[in-house]
Amino acid sequence: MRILHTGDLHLDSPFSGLDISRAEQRRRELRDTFSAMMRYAGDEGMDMVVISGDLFDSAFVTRETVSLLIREFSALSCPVIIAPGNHDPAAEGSIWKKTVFPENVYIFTSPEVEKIDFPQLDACVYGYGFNEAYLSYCPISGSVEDEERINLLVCHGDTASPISKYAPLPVSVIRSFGADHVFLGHIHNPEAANGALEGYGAYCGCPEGRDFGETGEKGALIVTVEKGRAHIQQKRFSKRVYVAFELNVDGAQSMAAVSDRISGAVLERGLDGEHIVRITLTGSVDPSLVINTQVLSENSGKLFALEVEDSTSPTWNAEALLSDKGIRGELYKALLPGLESTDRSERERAALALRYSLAALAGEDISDI
Ligand SMILES: [Mn+2]
Repeated sequence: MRILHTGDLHLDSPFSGLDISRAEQRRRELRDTFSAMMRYAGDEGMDMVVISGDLFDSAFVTRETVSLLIREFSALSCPVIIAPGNHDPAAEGSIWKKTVFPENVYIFTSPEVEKIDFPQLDACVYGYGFNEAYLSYCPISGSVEDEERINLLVCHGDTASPISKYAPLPVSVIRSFGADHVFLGHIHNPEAANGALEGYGAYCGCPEGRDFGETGEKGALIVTVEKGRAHIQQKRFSKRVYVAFELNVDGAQSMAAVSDRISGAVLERGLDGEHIVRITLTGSVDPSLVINTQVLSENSGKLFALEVEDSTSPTWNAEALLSDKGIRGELYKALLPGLESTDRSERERAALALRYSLAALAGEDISDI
């Protein structure tokens, strides 16, 4: 059996880290990614599609999204198995309860484990669904009914924390359930969790990053299951990739210099319109330099979006300031312990105080610092 496993799509997410038009574009792209996965499953003749929860970001699902789901699911000839998660529980009045889905769609709407039989595939699919935002116990117990069949288990839950409010799933319970493969949803960056699952199952992760907590290429899993074993292959579907890195701008004396360093780093890393980038500036810069992160962020060039954060310290070539016998020198000496503090927020506070003060003393407009 070949199965396309996805989940944690969070369709209709707000993408609040982006401006209005880019956020709208990302919502559209997320729907496109969903369509691309369903079409791939159809074109490749997959035996099943599994969606392990959080297909929607919240109970507020657009009509456009619902009609897209119905269209894509009905174009598939294989079964589609859905186990609602904590973001899209099968509560009364939810999409899962009030929408009529095509006949090939099977939805686990109970927090108790249920079984769906697919005699033509010689397979049983077990699963449960969230019916409210929290599920503070492990819904899985016991083991499969017929060990001769191919047994699959679909669940949204947390194998990483035994005290999770989102269906804590101890690996030992999953193991003793005896499924040939477990299709998990909930953990969006699943590398560590999947490593701990010892081959009993896998989280699919999210197919598109939605913020800088979800960096790198994303996609779906293509799972080939035989009795007693499963082979997993990752396939990229994400249209955009979130990238975050630090950039040392030691010695920068002007905004133009900082901007050049950013362009250089973007070029060097081969980043383009596919990328949503966060650059954290570090290092030591001229004390009189005022870094306007908003201006730098707006100058995103070829990138889909750029976000610049300033974590520099105004300590470059500070000898001149230290030897200043006037108020500038005194100011610098007073702020120096903060500028050299091991505490990052303390350093940032002192750096901001110095920049404000130097700019004010130079008669500059400090309103845009
Ligand atoms: Mn999720």
